[in-house]
Amino acid sequence: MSSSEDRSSDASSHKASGGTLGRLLRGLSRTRDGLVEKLKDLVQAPARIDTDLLEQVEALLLLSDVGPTLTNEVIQSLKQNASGRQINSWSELVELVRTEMKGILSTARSTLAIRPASGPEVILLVGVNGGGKTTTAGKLAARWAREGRRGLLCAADTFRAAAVEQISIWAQRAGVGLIRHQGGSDPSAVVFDSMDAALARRCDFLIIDTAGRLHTREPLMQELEKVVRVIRKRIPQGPHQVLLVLDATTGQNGVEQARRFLHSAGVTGLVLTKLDGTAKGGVALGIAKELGIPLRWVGVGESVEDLVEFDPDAYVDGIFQERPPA
Ligand SMILES: Nc1nc2c(ncn2[C@@H]2O[C@H](COP(=O)(O)OP(=O)(O)OP(=O)(O)O)[C@@H](O)[C@H]2O)c(=O)[nH]1
Ligand SMILES: [Mg+2]
Repeated sequence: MSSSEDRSSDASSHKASGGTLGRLLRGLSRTRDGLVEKLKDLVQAPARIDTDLLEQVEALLLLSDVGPTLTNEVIQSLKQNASGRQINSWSELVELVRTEMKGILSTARSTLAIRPASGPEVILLVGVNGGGKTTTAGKLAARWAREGRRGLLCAADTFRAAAVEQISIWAQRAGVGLIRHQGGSDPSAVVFDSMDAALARRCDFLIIDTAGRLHTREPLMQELEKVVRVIRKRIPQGPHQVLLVLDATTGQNGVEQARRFLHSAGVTGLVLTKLDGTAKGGVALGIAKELGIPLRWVGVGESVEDLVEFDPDAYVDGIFQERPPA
């Protein structure tokens, strides 16, 4: 076990892991600082919630990268529920927006993945190039192995030789086995073998790392469809989770990406990576809302412990917190 894993013995619960949650919140600090300050400016005296005020709130949310879909829902909901209401200070406005946002986001996590009663839980990681699939595969494997689950990684990115090296380092770090083929082979073949191995070894989970692919490249998307078919030959209910890994700096094209991956691979959840480097988490939340795919995990760094289970309440509180934690 590496020293970075030793440091993360409490990372199974982000609430217990102040350091990791702290990084997530600091990642949001650019959004947060701007937003609360501007909301303060908006309500300097008692005011009434009217169209004019809501339009200004809308503009601020958009400027703060909350994302158009979520912003729109929050504003529509405030129009319905709070129009005409008297507010005495900016903090009442913040409270209203915060409550609406939490209510909206909590509906996006209602489709919790169900673990199979027996046999391995198969998790397929998909996404465009460089989003963080391999890193997330390693972090998830390490986390679940630490929880005492027996697991296996599958190197289904056969496109680049370096990719197999990269995942094998993660497998060692996580202390789980790896199924790999020679570079250049058919990804479906290694997936097929990994399914057999996971069943034979009575694994609790099998995490399949795939090559990055542009969602617009049809043959590559068909390759992914084939991978899913191969999984189902062995386990008809699989893959139990298909996680679309998105870089937090992804722009609005993230929605289109998600739609294509949803179509080809049946995405069940989102992973938002690199939130430690940007404040643009709002796009993923927009996707979660628009396509009904819940955000499951957030990557906040390159180390094994830098993966936080997404909690909508903590996220929204992070956005509206005035000062980063010390
Ligand atoms: N700061 C930061 N870096 C990350 C995070 N997740 C991944 N990375 C880095 O992003 C780069 C790409 O990550 P990979 O895991 O290789 O991405 P990938 O999706 O597997 O890439 P391809 O297989 O080439 O499509 C690496 O340098 C990672 O260390 C994160 O949450 N935060
Ligand atoms: Mg990779």
